[in-house]
Amino acid sequence: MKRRKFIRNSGTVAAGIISTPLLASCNEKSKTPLKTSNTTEAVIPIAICTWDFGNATAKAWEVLKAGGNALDAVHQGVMVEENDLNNNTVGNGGRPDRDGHVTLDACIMDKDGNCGAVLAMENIANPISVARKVMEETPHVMLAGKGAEQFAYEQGFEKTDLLTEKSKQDWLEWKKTSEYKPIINIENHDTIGMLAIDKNGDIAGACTTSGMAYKMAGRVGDSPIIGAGLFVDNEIGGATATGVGEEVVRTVGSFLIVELMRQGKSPQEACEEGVKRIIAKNKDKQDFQIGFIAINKKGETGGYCIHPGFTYRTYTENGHINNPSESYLEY
Ligand code: SD4
Repeated sequence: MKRRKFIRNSGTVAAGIISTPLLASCNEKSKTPLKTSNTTEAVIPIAICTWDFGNATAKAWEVLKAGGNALDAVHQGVMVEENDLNNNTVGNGGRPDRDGHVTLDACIMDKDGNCGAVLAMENIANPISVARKVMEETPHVMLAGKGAEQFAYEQGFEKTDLLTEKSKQDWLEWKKTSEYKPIINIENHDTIGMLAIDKNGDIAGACTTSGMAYKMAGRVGDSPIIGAGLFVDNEIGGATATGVGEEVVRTVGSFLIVELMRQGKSPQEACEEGVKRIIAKNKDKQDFQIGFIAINKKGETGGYCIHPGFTYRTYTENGHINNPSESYLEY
């Protein structure tokens, strides 16, 4: 496996874009020590998600264990994070854009290739539920902005102020020094992407985020884009991403990983290739994080990232594990 030493881009550091260690999950409650696991073990049912969102995988597992389907498992699983006000990268309590508006992105995909997404939607606490309604109640795949919000009200969702006092104070603090540059350090990148296989062997996925903190108004990343932030093919497997969405969009990352698995790669090999495609497009600039996770039809899993620090959760009958991901860079 080819690796390179990480050399920080001094210009970027000086601009304050990377100021703290490239690590983290903001769901302190669910943090547990990392355990090494055999990530290629084939087991179903299974739920897997980006980062240490143990409460979310626990919820998904509850659904799967009760015989529920993969779609309900990922939907209910990621909602745990959307509802967690202490998680300021997903759902209610998410960090705002640079103008102080919390805008949420989410998508969901089922075993039949049906999918739904909402982009840059304000005032609705559970974008994943609206994405599911887009999938199930409309002839469309994506609704954006005001249209998504209007559709949510029509579906009975309540208007909610998503900017918590804490997020507001952080944003005001950021405004003092930031010069309105979007922050790309990893503590602002804790999107939850989740994949599950149910007892019937069917696969579904969901991805939800408040996106890049202090982003430009209207900016949308990879997370609600089917093929980029999430992709599921029930014959092959699924993949989902976290990190700087622009780079994942440029390589259609999750679709790529599923296609690589179709060609015979393991989930681990496919995630590694996905990251390497991104690296190849950014030879001079690697000061950003991307993490991919993937699962194949058998229930084998994989994860890979650019910078050390990314982890992913798996929940099966064999246990609930926070897996350290291998990284392209070492330091
Ligand atoms: C985005 N991919 O909006 C998201 C951010 C993210 O963990 O993954 N955060 O670009």
